[in-house]
Amino acid sequence: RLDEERTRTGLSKDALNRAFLDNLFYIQGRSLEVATDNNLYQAAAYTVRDRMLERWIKSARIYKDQSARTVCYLSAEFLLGPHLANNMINLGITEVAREVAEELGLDFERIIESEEEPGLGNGGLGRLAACYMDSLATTQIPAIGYGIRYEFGIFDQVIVDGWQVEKGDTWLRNGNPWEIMRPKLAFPVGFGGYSEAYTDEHGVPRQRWRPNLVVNGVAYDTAIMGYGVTNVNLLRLWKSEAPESFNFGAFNVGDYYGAVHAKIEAETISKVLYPNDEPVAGKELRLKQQFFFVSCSLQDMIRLELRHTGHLERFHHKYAIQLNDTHPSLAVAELMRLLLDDHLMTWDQAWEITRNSCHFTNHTLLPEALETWSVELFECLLPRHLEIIYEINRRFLDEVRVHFLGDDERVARMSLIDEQGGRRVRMAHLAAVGSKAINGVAELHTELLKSTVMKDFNDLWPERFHNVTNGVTPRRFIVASNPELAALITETCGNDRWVQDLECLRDLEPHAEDHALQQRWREVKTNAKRKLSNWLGERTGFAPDPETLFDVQAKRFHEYKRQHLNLLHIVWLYEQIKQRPNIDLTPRTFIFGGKAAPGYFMAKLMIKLINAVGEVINTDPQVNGYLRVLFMPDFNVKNGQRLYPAADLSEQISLAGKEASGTGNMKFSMNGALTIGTLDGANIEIRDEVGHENFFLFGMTAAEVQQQQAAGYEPWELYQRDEQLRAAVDLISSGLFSHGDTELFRPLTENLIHSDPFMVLADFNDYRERQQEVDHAYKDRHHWNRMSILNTTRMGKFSSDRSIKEYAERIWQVTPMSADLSS
Ligand code: 26R
Repeated sequence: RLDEERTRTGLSKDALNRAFLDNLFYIQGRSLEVATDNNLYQAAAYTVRDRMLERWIKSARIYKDQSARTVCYLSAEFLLGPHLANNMINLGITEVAREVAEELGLDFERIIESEEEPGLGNGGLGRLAACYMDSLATTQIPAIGYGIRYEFGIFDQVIVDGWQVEKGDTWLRNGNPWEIMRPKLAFPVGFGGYSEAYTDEHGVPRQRWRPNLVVNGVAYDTAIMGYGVTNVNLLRLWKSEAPESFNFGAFNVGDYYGAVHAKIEAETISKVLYPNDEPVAGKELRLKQQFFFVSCSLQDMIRLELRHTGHLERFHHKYAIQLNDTHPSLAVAELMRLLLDDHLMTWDQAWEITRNSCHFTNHTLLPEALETWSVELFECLLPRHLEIIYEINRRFLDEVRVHFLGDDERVARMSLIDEQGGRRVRMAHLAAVGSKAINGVAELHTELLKSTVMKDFNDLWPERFHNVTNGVTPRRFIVASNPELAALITETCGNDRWVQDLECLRDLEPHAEDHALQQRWREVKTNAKRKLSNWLGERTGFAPDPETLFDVQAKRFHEYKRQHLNLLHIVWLYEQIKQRPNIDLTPRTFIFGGKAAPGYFMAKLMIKLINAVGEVINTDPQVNGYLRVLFMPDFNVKNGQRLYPAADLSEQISLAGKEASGTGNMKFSMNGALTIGTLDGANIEIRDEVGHENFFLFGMTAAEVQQQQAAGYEPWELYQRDEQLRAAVDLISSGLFSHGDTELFRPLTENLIHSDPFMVLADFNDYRERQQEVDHAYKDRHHWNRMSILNTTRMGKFSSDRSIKEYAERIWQVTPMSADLSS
């Protein structure tokens, strides 16, 4: 028994060694000699998970005993990335585990590499949720992440003939050692049917929902370990299933195929993650997904509270619900329904609880991403919720009328229902009305939120608005992805406190002038570039020269992010070199990565153009000393971790006012890349932190963008007037990059010349000039290294630990709670 315990929990080399072989044999059914990479990875994963379990149970008990307020982070996406390396880091066993592997003659890195990442998110919003889970545990805040266990996450991207092709993501095919299925932890979720009036036993008139379809949400739990603490939090993802009773019922009446069909229907709900940037309209399944996970999560919270106290009166003191964008905003209506209909509260009581439980984060101002659902669809799928929303709206609009006497237009603008052209429910309004706090994700974004999209709400409730600038976890984005840099930082600082308190990086600053450190800093960067180069060589057949400047743009493809501005500059450079073969340029490798939504034609065309330009440039011996263009296929968390350490220059070139925050910008800068960027999102705050002299700024401000657009922006005139610009655009139109086909890229060039909604042409010249400065700056190695070091040392603010502490203090009013095992 004692031995058993040590095998499962011990952190010594012996215990790990024994546990690993044990798991390999008893869970994988393999001996070392015949084990596959996946067998080895699974055995390692179980070994690590075993060590988290006891801490997990202990944390849950301590949280419960202390009646802590628990943060419930509701998010349709959690873009976690691989677990193994991070869990070892957070447990503090990376080095011992490496020794165990080496003694067994195994390749440690290869085992880590074998993990298939759970890509349960699209991009920024989903990855932020994952960083926040890491920071919640690390800062010792009791928290549960609630979401959907998609069977297929974000598609895998392959490039065929330069085009993006989507492949299904089968991340579960080898099993998922991190999750624990809880078959008994399941909740019914209704759809359709009608709302029925009845009188309860006290003679009170009430409503209840009679859905015509019920599915079951089953919990799948994953432990989230904090760094340097024994706190372990919970990520609970829901899988949809048909309730068993339903099947038997159908069997009894003999409708076998009907029963099978119903089962498939029910399982469809958690089948696949929707790519964003797809038209939202008519996506009934998406609304079903949202309601499904919101309902399961709220029922789970209510179950926990009832088990603990036997009543729900203090629910809002015990739970702080954070709505990650509008996707979970149905929580406002569903919590009201559960409290009113199931727990028989009065409206005022239920509303008091709801309004003090929920908090809402907005992540984008782009009009096409502001969710609305047709009243018709709502009525069909969630009739009782529509009733509740109408009642919330009735009371809310009365408040608006009193506050803004006679302002009928404002009432129409603020209504939860958009009455113009087919009535629609505005989910952002529902979230705002039902929340205690509303926040944007960077200072500029919050200001724009308050002055544009949510201006009316800010006029009414200014005290509800907050800014919490995003952050990223240094555990994943420095320690795990850039171990050499981490080691150098720790050595120079004399300790590794910075991993838990990123502001400690400031201790490095006095050394920024030190030539010996600069030298080693550069070696670390060059090693990372070499590693990336080898990997790219194997994958794409081309290994770039690590001595060239690595200029990287990695993010989802979208016109507002302006990958085509980057491209236009590359094409312009190409022409320059062709015209002046003796030109003195810093040799550069341009690297792109990112996925386009499957239905977003223009974004896919941008990917094709990058590959087409690469094909021409990379095979032109005349420019090869200077210029290479590469596309890294399938940019995801894992591949991102290869990219960030290797970048010299980070491209953050969105049109000012469009990128809510950005988080890739932070990951690059932390790893010592310099940024060329606009005054958009968190770029502004990054520049203020790292120092204006260590940042390549270009482009219009958000205010200038607004002015120009109001004055009537004419890209055609710019194109006519600016020779350089015209040359670049014309080279694309000429068919040079499309084997003479002048049609292929026409939609892109025509769009730029005649409409250019994201003002690529307007910022082109300034961008070009700043790129020239980059070119010169890179030649002065000392100066560049110094700037690189300062970028890293001044990134303390952008740890997600800081963001979480702000949420905890200003929004959730929760305090850290140690889950120390010895307590
Ligand atoms: C409604 C639907 C089609 C939809 C659109 C867009 C669903 C999801 C999205 C994703 C958006 C909301 C997103 O990922 N936003 C990003 O959030 C990051 C984290 O806050 C920011 O850093 C980033 O700037 C922002 O684009």
